[in-house]
Amino acid sequence: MTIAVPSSQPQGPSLQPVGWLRYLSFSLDHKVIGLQYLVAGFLFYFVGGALAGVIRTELISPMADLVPRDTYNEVLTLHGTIMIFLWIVPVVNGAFGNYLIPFYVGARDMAFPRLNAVAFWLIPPGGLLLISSYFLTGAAQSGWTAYPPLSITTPAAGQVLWIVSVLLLGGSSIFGAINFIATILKLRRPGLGMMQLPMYCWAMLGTSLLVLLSTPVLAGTLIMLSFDIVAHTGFFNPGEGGNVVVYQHLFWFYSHPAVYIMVLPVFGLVSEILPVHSRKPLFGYSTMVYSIMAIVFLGLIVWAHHMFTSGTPPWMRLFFTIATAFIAVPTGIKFFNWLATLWGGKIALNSAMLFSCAFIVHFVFGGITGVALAQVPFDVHVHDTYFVVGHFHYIVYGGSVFVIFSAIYHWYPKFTGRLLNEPLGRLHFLLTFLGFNLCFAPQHWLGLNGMPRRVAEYDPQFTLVNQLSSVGALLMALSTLPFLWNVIASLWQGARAGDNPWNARTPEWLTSSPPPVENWHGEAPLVLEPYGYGVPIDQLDLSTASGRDLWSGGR
Ligand code: HEM
Ligand SMILES: [Cu+2]
Repeated sequence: MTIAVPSSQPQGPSLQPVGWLRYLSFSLDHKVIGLQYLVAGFLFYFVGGALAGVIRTELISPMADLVPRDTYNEVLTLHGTIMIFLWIVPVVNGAFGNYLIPFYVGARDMAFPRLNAVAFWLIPPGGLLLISSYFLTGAAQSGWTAYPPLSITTPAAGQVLWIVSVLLLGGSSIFGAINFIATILKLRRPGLGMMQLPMYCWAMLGTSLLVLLSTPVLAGTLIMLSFDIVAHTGFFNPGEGGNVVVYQHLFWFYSHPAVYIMVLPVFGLVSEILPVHSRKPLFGYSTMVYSIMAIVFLGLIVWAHHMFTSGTPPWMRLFFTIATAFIAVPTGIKFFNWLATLWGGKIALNSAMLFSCAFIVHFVFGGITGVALAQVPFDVHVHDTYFVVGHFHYIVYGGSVFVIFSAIYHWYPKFTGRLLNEPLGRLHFLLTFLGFNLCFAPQHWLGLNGMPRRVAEYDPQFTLVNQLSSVGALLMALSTLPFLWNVIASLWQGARAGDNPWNARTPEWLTSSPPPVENWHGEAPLVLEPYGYGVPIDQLDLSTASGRDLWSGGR
């Protein structure tokens, strides 16, 4: 007697919801989780943007005449906290990390899918708690840095809710980092070496190390701060014998690395986007990897450059200035690598490229003002002025947010199977580019001339320049309209993209668009040269190649 064995086990009904409902579910699919992070991040971005609108409207005139001063402080605190913890960190790490990394390592999902879903689902409660604190008790008023004694002396309820919500978001970030490290190190497809991974994997490996080393320090610090507020312990309260400068050290031990948690992943995304649209291999792959790791190390030992006016002793100022200046070296290497990738390439100047190229320009400018700020005599002059606001917005907006937009133009066809509309994309770019520079470039001048940050009122001599800055903010707000219209309408009306509209080589493009559950119908492809565009340098005929051929990888 023979028994017929079915060639494949019939699949029982999946417990996971299908259709659009899965985006509201505890889905374990890394692609669903990635898009959950992306959409949730954008919703919070619009709240944070509306708050920025309140700030810039208040600052049109020198008097505090739009909202009461306390409300201004709440708005400022919510704006900063939302933009950092609910928009940039979750999107550049959670959204793109979850969507791309399993593809890049040739895996069907992340190493710990349930932990992954938990990490995402900590975000909505954290965010809603933060925002609702404004309506429930009044929001925190001490800025995103929550420095004591201010955070101990402003109304306690809002500050405690702020701490709880940042703890939830920090927990989410730590769970995500554990997952990224495990996936990159342990789930790589057999035969795929570390030095063959797309650069975004290295960027996320470095970022996740920073998250694991520094976020727990923030969590511990905020728990101590909450004890000071609720139980009147005296860790940071000078009235109880505590020390406020200790708080600053602990806070910046997390928060300088935090700037790299917001920008290293972006370095990775740009390194994926530039080669595809300039049809060139990524220049200097291994120097890029070493630079990322150098930035991780240096990023951990420069925190006190935020504290030059807090009574730091001279030796400490010297050490932190020098260490900070060193960061310019690996950062410069990456900058020249991107330029060399573009050099001599067949550049398609589409919306994705426009946003990425603008990132390079803004990032250099923000990096230069950063090195300037690390010089004590200069920093003492502009600390806590609008110069600092200008500096970090060039990095976080001109850098990170521009690359988020670039990445959406690049990967939207992968997410949806449709292309975004190019003319609308260029209009979006133009408005954002003009609005952003008009909003933030003048702030350097304001700071150099002494306008303090975080205050609703200012000297009337600064009125005109503040008004210019507010017009820039208005342009930025308008620029989201063509973007939103494009993203929503293209879901139905966008031209069909096909599976690989950019003829890209990285593995996420070597499957259908959008990809199936578990990423590939058959076996995962083994991509050893994710940037294999043009003629590989070792196949060039050296007797006939020009210097330019060698320089441009033979294109
Ligand atoms: C890589 C991305 C970067 C990001 C996301 C970033 C972000 C920030 C932020 C958010 C602040 C303000 C902190 C606050 O609220 O007080 C800041 C201040 C500062 N940044 Fe950066 N930054 C970056 C790069 C750099 C670089 C490359 C340097 C130096 C080489 C630098 C040096 C400084 C200094 C010295 C301050 C303190 C200014 C002061 O408060 O007096 N930054 N940065
Ligand atoms: Cu810093």
